[in-house]
Amino acid sequence: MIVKSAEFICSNTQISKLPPPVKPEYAFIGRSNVGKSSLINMLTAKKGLAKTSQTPGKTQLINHFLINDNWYIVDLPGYGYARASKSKKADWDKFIHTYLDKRESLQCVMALIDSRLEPQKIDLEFCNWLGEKGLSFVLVFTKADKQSSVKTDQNIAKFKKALLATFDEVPDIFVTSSETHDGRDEILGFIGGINQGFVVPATFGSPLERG
Ligand SMILES: Nc1nc2c(ncn2[C@@H]2O[C@H](COP(=O)(O)OP(=O)(O)O)[C@@H](O)[C@H]2O)c(=O)[nH]1
Ligand SMILES: [Mg+2]
Repeated sequence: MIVKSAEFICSNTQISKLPPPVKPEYAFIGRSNVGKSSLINMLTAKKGLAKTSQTPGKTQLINHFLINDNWYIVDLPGYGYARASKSKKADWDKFIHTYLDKRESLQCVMALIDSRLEPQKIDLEFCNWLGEKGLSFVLVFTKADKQSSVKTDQNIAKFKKALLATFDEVPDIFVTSSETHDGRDEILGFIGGINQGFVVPATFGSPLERG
């Protein structure tokens, strides 16, 4: 897929104000500092699209970016910010879980994992929650340029093994770097493939499309 255009559409604190679910969308999520903004900028080839390294733990927003006028990247607030209060964490859970669970046009959750780290409890818990909800997701390992590919492979193997404690099979895996652009073609190709099969949810299509 060639990215011809990428534009910021809206930031939301309320699920009720999201754009109508008439285009396929992909939610990018992971721990604060995992490299989510950098990855979104790398995929869209727009440096300032998603802001990198903002102070974490600030306002929790769901950001929609429209790509090629036909699909959305959704930038979700990072989880696991150590200094967030308990009530803030609970708010995050509720907000994000409601979005992920209810969004009709959500095609796949892109779960970002820092490739430098051994499996983290919070990432595994999030994957398990996605599995329990029956949401389709893939693993996107970030920052692969930061260590040898041997080390990256070791961490991925450990993560897979940890997931197999609760899953029958592991989801698709992408290895990425926003520095070298590794993984870009693979992720865009994956998304392009799903987009081709997207059907507008019946209640939102035009009368003609509804038949
Ligand atoms: N070397 C390297 N650094 C990265 C990569 N992705 C993100 N970073 C750095 O990691 C930090 C956090 O990245 P950011 O995209 O803001 O993470 P976010 O909090 O998940 O949105 C920044 O200093 C980035 O420059 C990567 O693929 N390679
Ligand atoms: Mg960010």
